[in-house]
Amino acid sequence: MTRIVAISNRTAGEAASRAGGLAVAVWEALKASGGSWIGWSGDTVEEQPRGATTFNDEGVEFVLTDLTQEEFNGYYITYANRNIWPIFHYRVDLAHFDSEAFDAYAGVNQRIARLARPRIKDGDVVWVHDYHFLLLGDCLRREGWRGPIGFFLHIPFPAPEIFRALPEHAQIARAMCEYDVIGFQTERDTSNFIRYLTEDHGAAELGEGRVKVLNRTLTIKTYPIGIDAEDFAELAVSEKAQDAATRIGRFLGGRSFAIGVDRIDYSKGLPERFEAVGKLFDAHPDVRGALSVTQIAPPSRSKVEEYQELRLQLDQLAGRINGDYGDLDWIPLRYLARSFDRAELAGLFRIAQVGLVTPLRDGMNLVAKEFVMAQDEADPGVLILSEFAGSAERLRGAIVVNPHNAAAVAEAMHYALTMPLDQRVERWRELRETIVAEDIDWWRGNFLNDLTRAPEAA
Ligand code: ADQ
Repeated sequence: MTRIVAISNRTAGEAASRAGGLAVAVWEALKASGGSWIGWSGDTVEEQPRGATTFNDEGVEFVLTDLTQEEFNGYYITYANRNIWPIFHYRVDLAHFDSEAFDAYAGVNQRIARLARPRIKDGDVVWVHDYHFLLLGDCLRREGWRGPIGFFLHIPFPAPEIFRALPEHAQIARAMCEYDVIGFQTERDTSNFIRYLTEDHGAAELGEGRVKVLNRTLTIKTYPIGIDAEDFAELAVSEKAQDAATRIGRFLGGRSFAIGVDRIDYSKGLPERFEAVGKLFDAHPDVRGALSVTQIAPPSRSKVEEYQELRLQLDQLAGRINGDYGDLDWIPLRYLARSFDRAELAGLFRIAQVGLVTPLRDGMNLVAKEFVMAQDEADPGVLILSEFAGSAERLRGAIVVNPHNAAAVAEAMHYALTMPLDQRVERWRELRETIVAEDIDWWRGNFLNDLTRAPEAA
């Protein structure tokens, strides 16, 4: 079996952090094939570290390096999270262009490549993840590695007109062409990237995902990420899940329940979602007092200013809606700014009548898939899904909405709450079938299959 060297900003070095879909997928792949997982330790230090912390777990070697405070500010905070993240999520207005930060970003990519190079052996494949490491393939080539390197982008790839707003777009794209396989979440992302390469770098499509560009031939394809579907369905009936459901049941007191679960991020459309909830209570007096909405949104990247502002905005909006509509024994919209155990989330999803997944942009959105897998076939809840979430490309059984249109989202919620059982079951079955067929093993297998065949294809 081909050994894998995985590189991502955060790894699953601690067993506790292996709970999420991606961490589990990469971990399973590494355990099966053997290999290394290289990334940031999560700590910052004064002076650039010479080495890295390494340890072995079940035959997988973890190689973690600290970042200097300067690297953290330039590479992580400014370039990755205040340039690439907003632009790739179509928010050019939120980008903080900064060429020094790009230098720090390129510097960390090169330093990680240098750290990785001695760990890569002939016959290995290298699998790089996400927007922190767009340049890493090129950096590894500079370190002399000629073997297969794959890259998977977890977030959207924007339309070329938006990507070009990034001053370093040409440099980034040229570096990306050093990868052998580039994977995107949706057909829309893949075609955006290919259109950009065609218009700006003279790329030609050869068929079956093969693209000739800048004197190289690479595979550029769509690999929609999935979840460990069966596992999540089991989690939803676990004791811990049932306990969580019982506890929230006490609070609901027989009312209907709608749930949203997101990291706090402007891409997730939370203020727009809160507005829609307000509109629902405005337009439909029948649901006043009869529905409670709970939004779970733990803070993320709290050092980024935009996130602090968003938190304030959400506190105000929730306060206003509860002030306007709430009653002595009813809180219309609950907002819990903390993280929950996966089993607890699964239990909450299971008893919800409505799942609200309404990002303004999202690479895939795994919460949509988790919500579906947690449902009870005998009485499934309804998924309301933004047309701008990558998952909407494949999840036909959802009610697909434009998250900017608060009135339409409110109507979709009302429609979901009043939908007859047979229609709910039909929609749910269709959703479940896709999610089970396109699960995390399917995703990983497809990607690694193309990556291990990359040398033949070339
Ligand atoms: P995220 O932006 O983090 O991921 P998402 O795909 O929804 O978005 O994954 C979040 C994960 O964290 C889910 O498994 C969810 O259950 C969990 N989670 C969220 N809030 C939580 C909470 N309060 N407590 C505990 N767990 C919570 C990025 C991209 C996505 C892409 C994924 C995977 O932005 O578009 O789908 O990577 O590729």
